[in-house]
Amino acid sequence: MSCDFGLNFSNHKAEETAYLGLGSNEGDRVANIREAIRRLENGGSCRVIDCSSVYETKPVGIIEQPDFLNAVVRVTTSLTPLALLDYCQAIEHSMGRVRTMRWGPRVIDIDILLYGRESLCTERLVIPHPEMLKRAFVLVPLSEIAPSIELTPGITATEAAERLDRAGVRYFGRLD
Ligand code: X6L
Ligand code: MG
Ligand code: MG
Repeated sequence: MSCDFGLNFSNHKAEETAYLGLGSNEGDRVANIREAIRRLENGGSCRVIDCSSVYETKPVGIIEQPDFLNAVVRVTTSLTPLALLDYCQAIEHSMGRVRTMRWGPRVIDIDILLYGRESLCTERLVIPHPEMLKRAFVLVPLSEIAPSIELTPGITATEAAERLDRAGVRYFGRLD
């Protein structure tokens, strides 16, 4: 017997905590990070609970592009992982991101790093973010707001960050 009071839309579920990685290396990078956070909040689908410092980071993947600003936010959301991805991509699009070169410069990038304790592997979305453990530009800000979170069995964000070469990541500042 199921009870349905019309509250469980297919793209909504019980509230979860998710971590999102933000990156920008085009235009006014600080304004872009700020605006992405504002849009995450104002869309009504997410609450931004905490925000890391902003780090200026050397580009990886394609190294011949401007330095990035990166940050990580903790959000709570009732969106499913795929609905959250749609929401993040809609914000990227609304801020003028054009998908030209893979791994190339972008106004704003919003990646889902973690979604509760869930793992998910679909064509569009893999959670936890598969490359996260290798990327200091993700783990340094993540470990600031979630130092003890377990990324792989027995390994916290702080420990994972300390294992990486962090030379390309330097503190830039705080938002607000
Ligand atoms: C070999 C081949 C080694 C590819 C690394 C790493 C590709 C990271 C893509 C890779 C490889 C990426 C950011 C960035 C990008 C960012 C900084 C990506 C996607 N996004 N560099 N590069 N910050 N610092 O947000 O992460 S492109
Ligand atoms: Mg990314
Ligand atoms: Mg992305």
